[in-house]
Amino acid sequence: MKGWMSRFKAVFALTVMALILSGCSGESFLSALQPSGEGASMLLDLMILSIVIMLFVFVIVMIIYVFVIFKFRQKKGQEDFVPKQVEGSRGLETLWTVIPIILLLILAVPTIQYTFALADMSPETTEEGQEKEQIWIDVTGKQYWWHFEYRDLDITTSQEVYIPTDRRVNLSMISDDVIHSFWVPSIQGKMDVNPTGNRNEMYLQASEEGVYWGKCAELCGPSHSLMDFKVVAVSPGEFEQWVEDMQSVTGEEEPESETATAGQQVFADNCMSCHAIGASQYKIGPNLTNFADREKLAGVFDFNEENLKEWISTKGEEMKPGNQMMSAGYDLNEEEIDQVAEYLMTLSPSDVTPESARNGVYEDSDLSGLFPEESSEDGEGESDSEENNSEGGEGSDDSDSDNSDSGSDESGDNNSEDSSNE
Ligand code: HEC
Ligand SMILES: [Cu+2]
Repeated sequence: MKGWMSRFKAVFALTVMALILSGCSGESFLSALQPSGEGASMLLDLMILSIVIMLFVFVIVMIIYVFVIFKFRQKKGQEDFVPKQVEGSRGLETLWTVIPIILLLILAVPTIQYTFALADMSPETTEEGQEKEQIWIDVTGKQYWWHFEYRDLDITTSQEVYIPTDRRVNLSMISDDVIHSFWVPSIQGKMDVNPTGNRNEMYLQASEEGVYWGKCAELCGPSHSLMDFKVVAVSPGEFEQWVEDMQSVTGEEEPESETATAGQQVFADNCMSCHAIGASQYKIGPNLTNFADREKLAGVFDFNEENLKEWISTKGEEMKPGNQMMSAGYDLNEEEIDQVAEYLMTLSPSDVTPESARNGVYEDSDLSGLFPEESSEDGEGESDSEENNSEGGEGSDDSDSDNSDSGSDESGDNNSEDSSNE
């Protein structure tokens, strides 16, 4: 009877555990088990492969185990029977050495392959074998937020990083203080950022538009668990639009309302020692160029004016304990806080926002508008953007005709040789 009870308890405990674990696949924007990018898909493949191998071993061992229990049970009338004593069996020893080796090889081959694939930062190529331009973002981890500078594009942002879908975006990452770890579970694996001067590189690639949640995955201080960020993956056309909108911000824009204009002055007097608006390498505090387009305040809090005012008046002391804004020296009265909050709420340079990533509108583009080198070949300085665009068009026409000229497999070879010579 007692045996029956304990067996029942064990089964019950297992069932509860299975139920809890089955809830763990989580939300699609924050789950390594629901990948939306190249990197995360590869990692999930490896997880599944290793689980399959483990299950295989488990099942085989269990079958043998149960078989042996019944087969070699002590039988009635054989209480004194001593079975034949066997020591060492060459056949068996070989078998259970070779099988694990084979299993480990099955796991090792794709693991090594993927390790190299994930570390490959070379340019992607078009179907014709031409190298695509790369987008590089310099990422800095700070207690307790992330800073993003788009190389060559002259854009800076913080907390929420925008990327185009279906395109690799390369990150070059470093820390300004302690070790952090950059992790967007549904897009890519983790990568540590170190304060010691070496930059770690990793690419992000999202195959679907969306807002993906990122986490700091290395304990870095009292507000480590609040060090969230977002990857906003928008269609290539929308990304191009976003870049243009962000580039147009100088920080000198005059807000429409009087309160906000007063707030701009409060901001200039009290906040600009740490915060910048417009492209800037300044990163004592988050860059606020598109602050009002953020989905979250300071990475984690609901974005609304109430939270914003609380953040400004308390310097985030209780919201994000230990955050570096607590050392700000300003002392504002309620009116000034209202004014500066209203001003910050006007910082919305683009219609491309996290909302756009979710609304399903897809604008295609080859992103050629982002890379001025192409148009600067004939760059007469005065040509305006429309002309640049048409030059870009000519450029792509050229490459089309190149391909139709040769129209054979050779064209791919020629192209890749050309680009490697460059
Ligand atoms: C001593 C430097 C410093 C000063 C001065 C300062 N801040 Fe900050 N601020 C920071 C830092 C650092 C953070 C990031 C805190 C975190 O998330 O860990 C921050 C975060 C913020 C955020 C959230 C940003 C986001 O991207 O969501 C807002 C809003 C903000 N500050 C407003 C202000 C305003 C308004 C003032 C002036 C009245 C001001 N700050 C003055 C350092 C400063
Ligand atoms: Cu961290």
